Amino acid sequence: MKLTLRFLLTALVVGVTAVGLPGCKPRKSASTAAGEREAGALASYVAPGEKDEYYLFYSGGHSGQIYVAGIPSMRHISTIPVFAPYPATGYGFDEDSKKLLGNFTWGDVHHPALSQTDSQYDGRWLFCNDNSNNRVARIDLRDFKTKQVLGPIPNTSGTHASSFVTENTEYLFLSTRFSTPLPRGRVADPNDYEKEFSGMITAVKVEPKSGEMNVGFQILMPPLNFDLASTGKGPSSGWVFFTSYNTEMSGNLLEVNSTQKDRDYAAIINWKAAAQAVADGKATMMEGAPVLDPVKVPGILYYAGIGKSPHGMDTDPSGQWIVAGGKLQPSTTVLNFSKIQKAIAAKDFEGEFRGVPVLKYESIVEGEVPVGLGPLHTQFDGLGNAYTSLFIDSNITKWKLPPWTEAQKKDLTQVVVDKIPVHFSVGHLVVAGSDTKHPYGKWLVAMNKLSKGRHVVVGPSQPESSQLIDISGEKMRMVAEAYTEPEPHFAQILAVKDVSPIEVYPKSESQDPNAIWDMKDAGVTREGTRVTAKMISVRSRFVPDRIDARVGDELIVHVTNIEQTGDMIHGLGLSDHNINVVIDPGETKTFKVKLTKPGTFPFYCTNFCSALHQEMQGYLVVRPAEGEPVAKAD
Ligand code: CUK
Ligand code: CUA
Repeated sequence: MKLTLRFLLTALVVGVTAVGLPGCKPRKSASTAAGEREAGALASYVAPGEKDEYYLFYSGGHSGQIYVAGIPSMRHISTIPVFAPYPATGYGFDEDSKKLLGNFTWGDVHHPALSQTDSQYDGRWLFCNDNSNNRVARIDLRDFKTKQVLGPIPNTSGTHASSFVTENTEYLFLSTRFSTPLPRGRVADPNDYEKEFSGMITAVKVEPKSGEMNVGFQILMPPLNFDLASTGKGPSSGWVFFTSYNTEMSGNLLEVNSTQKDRDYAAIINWKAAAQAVADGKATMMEGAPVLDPVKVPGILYYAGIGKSPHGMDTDPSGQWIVAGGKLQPSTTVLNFSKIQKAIAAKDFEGEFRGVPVLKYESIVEGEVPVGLGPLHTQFDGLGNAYTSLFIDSNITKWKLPPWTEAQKKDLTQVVVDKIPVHFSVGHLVVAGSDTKHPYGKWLVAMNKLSKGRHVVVGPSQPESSQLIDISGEKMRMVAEAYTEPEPHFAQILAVKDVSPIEVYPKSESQDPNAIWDMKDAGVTREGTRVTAKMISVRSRFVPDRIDARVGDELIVHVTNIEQTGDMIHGLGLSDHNINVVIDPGETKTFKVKLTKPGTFPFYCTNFCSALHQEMQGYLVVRPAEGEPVAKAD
């Protein structure tokens, strides 16, 4: 039998899938299914030696990390450690990264956000939140490394709706998913939730040159569970939109108690007005942060009822349409920002909630689009199409954004264009560049919560699945499937051409006062009980390769990798002392260790660097403390 291209591709490309669940759809003919396999394989195949066109930055969920994959191959390329130690890159063992981790060894990353200039990705930074410990981090896309972890943020518990950047990365917005008694540390009974608990929205200021983050200001909020957000652009420039659940303000059994009402409040915030109010001295200091009370500063906050138990809140590329997904209703709600402005100007309110006006729903809503069951998140391709993930239906629905015809307005089923099943129970989805004013479009990645049955059995602890969908045509087309560890929520897609990372730290830029580049500067010095080693790592040795010390000493090692060649990475693992630092070419790392036991401890290079990598080793000789007898060999 002749080997066809189709056969070859099927054999070469692992994980390509084109057919839906058996029984869900009429069965496709064998030849159509095979044709789809072939097309999918060709679309996502990146041959050895070729490169992907896009980066996919996944949140790593409670792994605390960011995963980097390529599109269209969907291959995992690297992991950027952020909130958890990661021995593979030595993160969490040297002094700098230990400082970044603070007192935590985990985080819960939900929403990565690329920095923007004029509502477009500028390829400078990637921010991400830690939902568990109220922090936000900045990764520098020059070297794909975490450079700052801000937090725990004051007056805040559970920064879920974060981090969302404004048009020119002036601010990152974060909000509390969990309300707590304030000031923190105060004890109150969850039965008194409505009276005693508060939420908070935080604007983190980003220094435009360095990216340095600081708490800019906060807005005191009622105890709703703020869930997701998106920032405005174009006509909605200067605004930010949040969803919430638990309008019922219940402090227990949320599954039942927070789903009583048909609508929950979206918070519509004029952040430019809020920043001005802070500048005008209208904030009070709490835990060191300027906090605005929106009741006392009218015009910065409005509410609008959104059905029902909403989750995602996404602004389209034009900045005109804001789409909220109601987990418990079969439709998304499309808000019209022009109508919001009109309603505010005309005081077209349906009442107040806790002293803040509630905009009249009918006056600001463009329509409720019947997308299917369990709508969570919506993304946009910049061509007037929206894509909504449906958790319960396990599919993605493509629909047309307004403006709609009169006939469509009467029957919004007409704007639903296409549906595609995903496997299974999709959470977030990401369209390349959706949150910019000019999306790349072309690709959509569905991040599914359940992968059961889609991969070879790996025991009860299972990965998550992601599916790559081609959205360049009228109909969506399933192209490839990949797995990640738990647990991607949101992701960002950046064109490779829009970022220029380095592969080596240039010697000329080395700023570390403890860096050494010449072997003659290497050596060990003692000051009292402090022993300092200045060390060089280079193929295939450590200089010096012997450190002498005594029990009770503090050992400080500064190790510089003097290589200037890409991928010439050395590690330094020290036996028995829980140390593994990894030093990239041109980098200097510092680690400290208190020597508490005598012995002769090997250290060695943990990154396979050369033919004599195995020989790259040395000894730390720790003699008993002075005055103590030398232990007898029996
Ligand atoms: S959330 Cu996970 S699926 Cu934290 Cu953005 Cu919606
Ligand atoms: Cu250096 Cu292996």
